Amino acid sequence: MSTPINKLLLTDLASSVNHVPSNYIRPVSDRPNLVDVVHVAEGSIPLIDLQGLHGPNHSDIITQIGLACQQDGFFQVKNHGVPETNISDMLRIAREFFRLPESERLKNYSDDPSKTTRLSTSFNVRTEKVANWRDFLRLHCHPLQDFVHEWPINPPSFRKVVAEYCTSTRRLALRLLEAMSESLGLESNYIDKQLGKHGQHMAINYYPPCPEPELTYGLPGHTDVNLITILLQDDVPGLQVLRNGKWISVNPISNTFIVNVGDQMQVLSNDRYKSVLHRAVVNRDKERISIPTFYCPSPDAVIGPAAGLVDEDHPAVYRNFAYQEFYEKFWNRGLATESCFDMFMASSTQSTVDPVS
Ligand SMILES: O=C(O)CCC(=O)C(=O)O
Repeated sequence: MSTPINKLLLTDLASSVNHVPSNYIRPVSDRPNLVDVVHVAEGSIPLIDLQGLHGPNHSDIITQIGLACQQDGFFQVKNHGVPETNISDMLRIAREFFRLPESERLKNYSDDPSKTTRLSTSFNVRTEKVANWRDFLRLHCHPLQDFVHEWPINPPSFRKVVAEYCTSTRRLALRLLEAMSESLGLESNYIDKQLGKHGQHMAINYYPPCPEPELTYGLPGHTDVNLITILLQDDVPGLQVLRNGKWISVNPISNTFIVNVGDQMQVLSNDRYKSVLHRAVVNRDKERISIPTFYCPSPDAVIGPAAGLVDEDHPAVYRNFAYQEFYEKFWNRGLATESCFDMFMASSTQSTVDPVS
């Protein structure tokens, strides 16, 4: 079957191909190597029960979070306070959105990463050489009233459902940031205070079934640019996390979230916490939906290692920078390199901003 070339979105191309089109095929040295992936029935990453975080289990939960951030960079949470109906409604509306007719979906299309609401494909089609087997709707969500009017109006309940979901996940993010501050030995509101007006973005990732999943990625190995990510995935496996040089598959557990340390948390913690490489692989028979909430500083916030975590034995690993600078570098490199820390090392450039206290 010949490949239709005039489709902007993968969703409208994937069902008509028997083979992965050449622009999605990775070089042999950069393929998922699915046979080498480690599948652990349970416990691929720590599962932390947040019940009693503000009660009797406080110090135990803080210790668990701190250990997970140091050792794995990833953990799962249950009893997280986000109502199950918010979760199921969010997954339902995401599915409904990607099933809308092409002409309806395309109303939201843009390949400009600076747009605050946009439907797009792959990662950054303007800069990348090989495409990824993914479409995504990306939304800025905080402050809600600044962005909600830009969001899709179809399906008709989209804005209501997504706004409720964003509000609940923001509450969870703030609780986690407090806990992480404490786990680093900082004041519980330390991180909150570093984030300026705060930012919250969200992606709704749609990975169509793929005829040759061994040749391509949904997303290749990368770290997240933001502070922490709270990921919701449907029941189709696809997320893999790098541990000791091996890719570990993270099996979905319903009504839990996966939380990971992002690049800004690594910087702020002066390398105590690790922003770990992860990737999404695709499935031959099944579509997959994942919904990361990216909690971040506002663009003008100055990020750098916390003064309380810098001393003679632990010199500042990174220079201070405005979050906007890091964010732009992240999008412009098109996932061609796995992270962009090298441009922000304390030794690489003279700091242009005062130390963060
Ligand atoms: O689909 C997933 O499980 C991972 C998504 C992800 O890493 C991302 O959107 O940055």
